[in-house]
Amino acid sequence: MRKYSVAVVGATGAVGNELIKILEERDFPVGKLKLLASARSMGKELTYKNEDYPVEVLDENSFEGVEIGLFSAGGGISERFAPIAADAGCAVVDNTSAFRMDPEVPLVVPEVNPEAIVSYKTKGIIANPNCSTIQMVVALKPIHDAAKIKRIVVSTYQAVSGTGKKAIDELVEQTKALLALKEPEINVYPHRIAFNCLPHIDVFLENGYTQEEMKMVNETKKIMTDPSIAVTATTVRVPVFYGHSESVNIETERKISAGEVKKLLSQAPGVTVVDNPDLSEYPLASDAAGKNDTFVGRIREDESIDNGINMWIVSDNIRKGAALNTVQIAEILIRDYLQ
Ligand code: NAP
Ligand code: 3JN
Repeated sequence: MRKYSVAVVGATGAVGNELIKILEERDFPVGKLKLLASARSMGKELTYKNEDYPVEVLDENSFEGVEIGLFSAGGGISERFAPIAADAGCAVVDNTSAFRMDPEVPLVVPEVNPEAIVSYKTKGIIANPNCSTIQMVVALKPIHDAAKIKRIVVSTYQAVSGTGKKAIDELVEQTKALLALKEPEINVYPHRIAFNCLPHIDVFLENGYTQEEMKMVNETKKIMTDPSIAVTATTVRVPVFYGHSESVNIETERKISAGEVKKLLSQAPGVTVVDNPDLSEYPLASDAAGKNDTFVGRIREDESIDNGINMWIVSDNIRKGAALNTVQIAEILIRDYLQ
């Protein structure tokens, strides 16, 4: 089988580490592997398939001979280096928000709109959506196809790993400090995250929403190729390490019963329905962490309106929300476009 020269940009980060793990787990046909990060990581090594690879410092010449670039080093790095990589003939799958709303860049969730990848050649870049958007659209696309979703109201409960390695450490340190009756240090978020909930993810915008909330609104419309879907979001950081949870309310054009939704979702790719209230069984971040699927439960009719459904959607934000979705896109690239 043909193998591909692959670069992971941001290899030392929370998402980068998971990318390397998933390339290995899924036996992606990696020929040469280049692990790129900042000058801070000079001298570090990372392991792939029991072999140590040096971390190299990202620069303009990093992409010579590289066929696939998996980027997760922040929007600024992608803005600067993704076009350089694409010009060098490298197909870029970008995990940042830098190109998501660019009309010439496909925004792809393989279970939802794999066909969109066809337009990637215009810029040589495919964008990976925000983690909170990905798990929501994986669960909602089959319902949209069956009953046409008119409106989505979502509230998220997002794990600290979404902010990267430093936030994981901060939750550990603050929890330890508080349990030892010491004053916790606050460095990453504007407030203490341990034993708290912060209704603030990314920056506040002029309309009073946060950037994370508007990412969910705009990305959902683009991925579902339906600007008419009304979406409103409240995104909240909670003291959980891995796994984003979402309370989602939808209103559909056609009436759909909770039973029909359960049936549809139990056949949907990438979805596992966990919904046995009698046994206290529903999706939990602690169960979803380390898994690939999006878990859906608490599926019930919204009795306050004619055609409404409520549900609870949980997924590992670093896997399906970031690294896994990126590798799934790369798998489609090599299957259909880069033979
Ligand atoms: P992280 O743990 O803080 O890691 C950041 C990574 O970027 C590290 O490898 C870091 O290298 C590298 N980096 C930073 N500045 C760099 C530079 N100037 N040149 C080269 N590499 C540089 O963060 P993370 O959680 O992995 O997230 C990284 C990015 O992925 C985020 O900023 C975001 O854009 C994207 N992301 C997307 C989603 C999603 O929803 N799809 C979720 C999470 C993250 P050093 O170790 O050398 O500093
Ligand atoms: O906070 C989360 O749970 C997800 C964070 C995602 C993120 C963090 C920093 C920068 C993003 C993203 O993917 O939208 C970005 C960004 O690229 O804008």
